[in-house]
Amino acid sequence: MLRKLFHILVFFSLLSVAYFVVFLFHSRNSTLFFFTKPQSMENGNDALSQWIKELFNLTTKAPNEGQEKIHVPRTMSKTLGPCPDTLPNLVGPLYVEFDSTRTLDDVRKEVESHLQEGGQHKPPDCIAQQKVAIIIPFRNRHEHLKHWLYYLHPILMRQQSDYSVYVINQDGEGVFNRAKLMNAGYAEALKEYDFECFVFSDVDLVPMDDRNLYRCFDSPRHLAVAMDKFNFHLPYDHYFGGVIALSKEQFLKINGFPNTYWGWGGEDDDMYKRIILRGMSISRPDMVTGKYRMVKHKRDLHNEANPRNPDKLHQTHLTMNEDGINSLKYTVKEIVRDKLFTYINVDIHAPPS
Ligand code: UD2
Ligand code: MN
Repeated sequence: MLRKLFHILVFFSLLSVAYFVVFLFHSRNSTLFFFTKPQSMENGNDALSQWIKELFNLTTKAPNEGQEKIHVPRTMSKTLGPCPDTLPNLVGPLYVEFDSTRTLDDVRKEVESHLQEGGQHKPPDCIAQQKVAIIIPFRNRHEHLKHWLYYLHPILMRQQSDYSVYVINQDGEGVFNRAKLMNAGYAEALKEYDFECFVFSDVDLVPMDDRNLYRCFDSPRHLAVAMDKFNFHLPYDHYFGGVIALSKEQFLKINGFPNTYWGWGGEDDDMYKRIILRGMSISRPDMVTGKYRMVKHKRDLHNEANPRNPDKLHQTHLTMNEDGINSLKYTVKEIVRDKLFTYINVDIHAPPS
């Protein structure tokens, strides 16, 4: 009798095991199923067998491999704080030379992993103190641009700013107008992002010290104070050329750059006058921090010195309210996003040269 009972028990046990196995393979969607179905199960048999392995802890991974999955990276686990006043990555004086041949691809290889499309960068582990647009007036200076990008991207990254580089190309062969291109760059950049600070830089100027900060100060900033071409001196006291930085507020206070300085010269002095006329002064780095190298070049075609420009300077106080960002007219012909910069080709309605 006991033997018979034992056989019945064995029979029913085997039956329930068989039932369980059938249930396991065919009732994956059953709501009665008492395990929560993992996401990975959606992908068919491989996922199913993987899931069964996981269920029974039959792992095929190396002992530490699984732990990485639950490890939250440091930058994700904390909220970012503001970048410090004392920048930790600055190196000070830099060796700058323009003899090496550089291709855009070389430069891209060096820095692109740190950049967003369009030549943008943000510090990865802190919130930048300022959002800075770098505006470069441009036409036919590709060699210079490569040097500029090669040196400036790493410097700007070490300066921990949230920045974008805009190359504003003057379309056509008309007379060049550096200042009007700057205005167009300002207006275009603001369409894209809430920039607070604008650095306006010639394409051929590279700082020799990364402590020369590409950001804005309480007063409009003149950065290129000690250029090799002027024997590392200011050419005159109120010189304001090369590289300058103005906050949006400072820029609007002076109505931006003049639009009417066609050809070479004068527009930088007009900017200086606008600043003084609006009751501001300029700030500068010291003569060591403010050292620059300029790529040697001849005067470009269609950018001859304009003999009318110096006279215009006597009128700045009369013209600055009507001639500036408030009277700017131009047409965007093309926007190209390179990894290293945003290129904006603009028709600034230049007179023929
Ligand atoms: C000086 C000033 C500059 C400006 C200019 C007068 C220095 C270092 N810079 O520059 O700030 O006041 O005089 O207008 O003293 N550009 C082109 N393509 C051209 C022409 C000009 O891209 O065909 C751009 C480029 O960014 C260049 C800038 O305009 O760096 C200024 O022109 P420049 O370099 O010929 O004039 P430069 O060195 O005398
Ligand atoms: Mn130059």
